[in-house]
Amino acid sequence: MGMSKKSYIFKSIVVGDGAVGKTSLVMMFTEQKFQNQYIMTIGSNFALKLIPSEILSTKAKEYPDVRLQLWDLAGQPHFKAVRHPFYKGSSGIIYVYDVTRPDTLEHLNGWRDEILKQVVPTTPCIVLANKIDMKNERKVSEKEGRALATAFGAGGYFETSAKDGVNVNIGFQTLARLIVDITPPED
Ligand code: G3D
Ligand code: MG
Repeated sequence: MGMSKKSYIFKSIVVGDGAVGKTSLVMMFTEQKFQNQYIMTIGSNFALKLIPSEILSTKAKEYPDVRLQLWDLAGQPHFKAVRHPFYKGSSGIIYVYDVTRPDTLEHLNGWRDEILKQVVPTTPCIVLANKIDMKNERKVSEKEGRALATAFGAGGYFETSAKDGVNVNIGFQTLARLIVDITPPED
């Protein structure tokens, strides 16, 4: 039997307030499209995306292929009991806020506190400052966003537009790389 390339699936959760663009970001990353109308459901959206090793490392041959299994909460369930199973087993966290609504950045602290009761604090995370296409309505500066990312120990801060597809791929790919880099090799 020849050597087969290692392959991993990592659960990653996309969190943040309602309407910051979580579903739109996942949709743009996994299907390269932006839709204005979503059906709001209770539960969680689920998407799977292959990230080939070529994208993760110049040493592609030694690198596994990675699938990011992206979960985002659909609707905003009021009961924590619903959200806890959603967090469990996460290898990565994507914090999203909307640059036109400062409260969505503030609230990420609460999301983080809640998540850290379920996942280890060293779990790789990134911060996405979304809706940067809305230039005239922007209220949160890059400086404020970066300060939050630093406070969270995030492995990346990206200013994104799910609408225009700006910085979406690089954000998710960076998270995948962060996860792989701390995953011990197995044989
Ligand atoms: P959520 O999953 O975090 O709740 P959604 O957020 O992805 O459902 O997006 C909420 C609304 O914001 C949607 O508009 C969506 O089209 C819009 N949106 C998401 N990302 C962006 C972006 O980068 N730029 C702009 N301009 N809008 C964005 P509707 O009108 O359907 O409520
Ligand atoms: Mg959604």
